[in-house]
Amino acid sequence: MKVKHFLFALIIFAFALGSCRQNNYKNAWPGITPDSVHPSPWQIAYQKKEKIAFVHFGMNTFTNKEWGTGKADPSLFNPTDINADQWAKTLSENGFKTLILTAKHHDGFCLWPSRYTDYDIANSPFKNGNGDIVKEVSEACRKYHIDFGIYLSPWDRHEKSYGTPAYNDFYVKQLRELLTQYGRISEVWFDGAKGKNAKDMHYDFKHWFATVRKFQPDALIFSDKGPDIRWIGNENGFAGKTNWSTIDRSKITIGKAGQGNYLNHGEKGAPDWVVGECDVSIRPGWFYHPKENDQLKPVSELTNIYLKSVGRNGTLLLNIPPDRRGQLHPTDVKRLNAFTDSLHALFDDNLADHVQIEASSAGKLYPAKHAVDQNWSHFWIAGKKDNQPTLTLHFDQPVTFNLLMLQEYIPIGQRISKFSVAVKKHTKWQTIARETTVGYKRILSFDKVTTDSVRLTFEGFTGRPAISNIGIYHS
Ligand code: FUL
Repeated sequence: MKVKHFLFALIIFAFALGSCRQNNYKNAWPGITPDSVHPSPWQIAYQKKEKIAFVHFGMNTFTNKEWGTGKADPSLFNPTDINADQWAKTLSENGFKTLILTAKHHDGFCLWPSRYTDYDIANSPFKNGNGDIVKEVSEACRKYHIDFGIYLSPWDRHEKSYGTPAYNDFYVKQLRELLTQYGRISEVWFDGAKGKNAKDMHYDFKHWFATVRKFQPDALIFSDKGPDIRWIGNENGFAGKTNWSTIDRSKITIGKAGQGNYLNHGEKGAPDWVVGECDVSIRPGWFYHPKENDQLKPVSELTNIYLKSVGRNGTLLLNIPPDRRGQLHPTDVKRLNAFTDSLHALFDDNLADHVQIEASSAGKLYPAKHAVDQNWSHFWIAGKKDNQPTLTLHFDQPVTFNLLMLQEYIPIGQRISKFSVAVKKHTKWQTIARETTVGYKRILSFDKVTTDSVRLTFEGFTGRPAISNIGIYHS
């Protein structure tokens, strides 16, 4: 009897806790009804990371290939001086919040000793077959306080069962090893790519995703269509100028060609919140090739990529591939440091910080000044009946700027579909930009202007616009 009572009380308690969590979300913003389609707390935390790193390392590093055949001899895999701490330290110092490692690329070679294949590190000369690079990297990430994510290629050119239903179980087994042996996993990357001549294979994504949820409920799942993070539709690191975090997942088939445009822009009013992630490599290839040592993207290009990924409501997933020693090449490290310096030079001095601001209307508890107090969780929201809300910033002295940053308060949904920016020239307002979406972060760059007043006008929105931050910068 006692046990029964206890169980009953436990169920009631769990139920109360569950509904209280939901109610908290509903009542989190008095006077505001969040959109029914909004991000999960995990998606918000993820988007706040802004920059995450991809690390392509594997057999291809040693065979000088981009897509391995799955036939290279394991004896070829032998990093001479691996230093995962150097990867994690460099990335963390440069503001990357997650490191996603290619635990297995298309060639099927595993960077951890897998019980389910011989095509792995255990059969290589590296540490006499006793190495585990997934372990080394996950530990280094913990040491330098960055999250760890895994890439486990669905397309496997080595595994014999590929092309038969048995492969789906094989994949789940490998996935389970990665999800259970290496501590917290923050993102799992399901790549839709496969060669034109690859065997037909129906991937059981449903089962695979459920496996992630089961063993790592906090991990975010990336694929062409999420469920949590979507591919942005190209490998240049560019999100669309118009970029909704909402899509209709039922319109997308993972791995199918021709969906890039839809993924690049998302869809206004669509039912699923799936943030866009912009992947791109610092080098021409994803893997390290000595001949590309002098072909790294210049800082100006990396900065441009940042503006077109993070600055367009996406996250930047930048790939930095370690060399054959098992270290990030000095040229890459130097370039990353210079990229970081460039971002500091652009964004450290916000001219809009606590500037005088007025709104055409504001919801009670959500005044205009919240948009310039540099506190992301404070926001301004337009009044209920305002059909063309404005925010006007007044500077004590004229300011010169060429970058403007806006952040929508996305926990209640993504709402802005059209806005413009105007500056006051003598007594007249002059429009300098007309744009569409904002989302988590939107950065606009334009020719330098000098003015003492800047006005934002929200001309199109699906719900009352809410702004949590405004930045004005001079580069
Ligand atoms: C693609 C793969 O085919 C590339 O090799 C690389 O891993 C890239 C990130 O995804 O689909």
